[in-house]
Amino acid sequence: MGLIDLRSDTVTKPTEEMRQAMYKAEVGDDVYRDDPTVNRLEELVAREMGKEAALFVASGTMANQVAVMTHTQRGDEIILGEKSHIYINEVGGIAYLAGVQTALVTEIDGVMDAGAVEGKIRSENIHFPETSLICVENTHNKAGGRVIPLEAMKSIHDVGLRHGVPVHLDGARIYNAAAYLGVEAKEIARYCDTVNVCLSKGLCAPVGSVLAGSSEFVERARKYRKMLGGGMRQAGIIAAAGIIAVEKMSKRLSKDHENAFALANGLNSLEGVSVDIDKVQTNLIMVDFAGTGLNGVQVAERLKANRILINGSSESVVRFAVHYYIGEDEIQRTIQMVSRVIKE
Ligand code: TLP
Repeated sequence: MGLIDLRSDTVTKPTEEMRQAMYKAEVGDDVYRDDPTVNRLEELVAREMGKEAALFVASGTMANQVAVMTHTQRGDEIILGEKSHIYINEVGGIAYLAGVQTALVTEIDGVMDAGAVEGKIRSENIHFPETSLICVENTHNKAGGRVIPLEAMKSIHDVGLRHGVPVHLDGARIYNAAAYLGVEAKEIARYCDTVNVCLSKGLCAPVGSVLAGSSEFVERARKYRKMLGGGMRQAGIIAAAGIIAVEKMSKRLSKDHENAFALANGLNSLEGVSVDIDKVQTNLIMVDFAGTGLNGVQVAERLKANRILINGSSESVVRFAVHYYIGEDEIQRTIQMVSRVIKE
């Protein structure tokens, strides 16, 4: 029996087609902008997002950090969700690297209320920092892959426009949001100034993210990328997989969403296990084991002994991430195995 890895969609390995493309990729020194494959990927993502330009970076974290560094000055304040990846999961980089402080907004199902965002914008006062950025996350990871509705994206963007504050979108999973909404990704990205698109989550590329925005922004961002040691050389080797991620893998994500829904339903039918089915929209599901008397670590240990991996914590809620390598068989095996281990 093969391993079933539901810890994250980041565990996806490159497809055979990606490996072939990587092998054959035309390359050059990207610091000199000589890598035709990187250039092609950047142009592709810029077009997909409806932006003027884009920059290939090593990771989603690097894309977000470079974005915050480029949008802000040290001592500024940025507005973001209290459960956002940038705030919780990026090692305090915005404080350490960009030197900014945070104004946090509570999200409900991943969505920040535009009025609450507006309320955090600082007025002109000698005592106050400048508000120089608003960050939005779509889909929202900690909210369990929830999609931010277009109207909510627009309302927040309108706040930014009214006050001259740019909006950065952590669109690590923007293609999942687009698949759920049935729109092109640029219909989401139109409500932000800059966007981080991850290639190495559900899209299966081995490495990389792309940060898209205006040409002027990307020029400045390029320098921050270099400062962080992210000026890569023959990066076309990895960008080649990224092109397939965007052109091909982004088109099949609805299948992952269907599978996630089936998994959610199956787990929810088990005694003591509950999933709020109405909240399942994309590939991430939040499963609550409270009724079994087990916490996440205990469930994870028992499943691991049966070759199924999840990331459990001391809490009773565990995230299950569905992706390209989790098909219907893996879903059924997972439901059966969870059913068995919670009774052990
Ligand atoms: N998320 C990872 C972990 O870091 C938690 C995961 O397993 O989901 N934005 C969002 C919304 C993300 O979910 C992630 C990765 C990132 C940014 C950072 O991307 P990487 O891991 O490429 O730096």
